[in-house]
Amino acid sequence: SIKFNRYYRYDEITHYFDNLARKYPKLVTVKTVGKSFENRDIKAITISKHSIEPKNTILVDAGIHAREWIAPATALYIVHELVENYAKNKNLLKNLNWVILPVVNPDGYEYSHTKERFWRKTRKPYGNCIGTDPNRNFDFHWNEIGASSNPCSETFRGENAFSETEAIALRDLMRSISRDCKFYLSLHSYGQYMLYPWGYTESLPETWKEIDDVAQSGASAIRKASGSQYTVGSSTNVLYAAAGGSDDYALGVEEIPISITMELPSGSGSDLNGFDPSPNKIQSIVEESWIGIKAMASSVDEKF
Ligand code: 0X9
Ligand code: ZN
Repeated sequence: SIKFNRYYRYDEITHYFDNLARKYPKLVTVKTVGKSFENRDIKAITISKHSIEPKNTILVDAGIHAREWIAPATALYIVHELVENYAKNKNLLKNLNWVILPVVNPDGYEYSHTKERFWRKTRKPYGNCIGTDPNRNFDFHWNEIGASSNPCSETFRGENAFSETEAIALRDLMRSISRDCKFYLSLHSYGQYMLYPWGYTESLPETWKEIDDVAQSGASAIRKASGSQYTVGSSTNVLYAAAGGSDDYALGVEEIPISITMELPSGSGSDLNGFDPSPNKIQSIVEESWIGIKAMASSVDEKF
């Protein structure tokens, strides 16, 4: 069984998934949802207990931003708990299917392991600079605010909406499950925030109360368990305005009713080191995060 005492390379993550699919064929399916610019397979795992009743789906992604390594680690922990600790967590699979995409941006993730630890973007070149911020590349109020037209910027929005194959892969996955998907959770770091739409405007979605309720349930479960405090609110109001994010797109276009970006803890680092919790912090961060994620999943399960 997988350990949470170090960060895994992209190949190790996909091999872990392929092994789970072999070992638990009734519970696990792995599929390639797209290709990265450098031609890596972008893989998602579906965890679903067979039944005749249709079920609601939860979509979790991580690794939109390359350097935020604790996010893919948390996505792997979710998979580990649901599959390898199935007996303990089977209540979370009774009415729910889970789809987990642990590394949306594998080229950037690998680059942050091999060349530049704090790389954020994808790896497709635009002139002399490399990479688009995938979380500015989604086609909903694209480029309106908090995004750059300069390819050398860390928040470059791409040459047009969905110019990046990694954002397309996530969009297509969302679209393929959007009828049943009630909850989209995007894992990022850092800062301990539960963020929800909108990121493109300070006004709130009509349904903000329902989303806030789910986000608050996650934050309070974590506070009770470990004392860690999360700030809950809309991206624009509690963090900053930035358009073209996957969370806004999930709600605004795919109409997934609960869309939340969870900014995980820094493991007490500050500045760029906040993106690099030391390996001995991984276990406690993923455990407390899982407590919050379970609470949000249960809250969604009660609502729909
Ligand atoms: O700026 C981002 O993309 C996210 N923060 S991070 O430090 N992980 O880069 C926040 C995204 C919040 N959602 C939207 N602005 N739509
Ligand atoms: Zn991020």
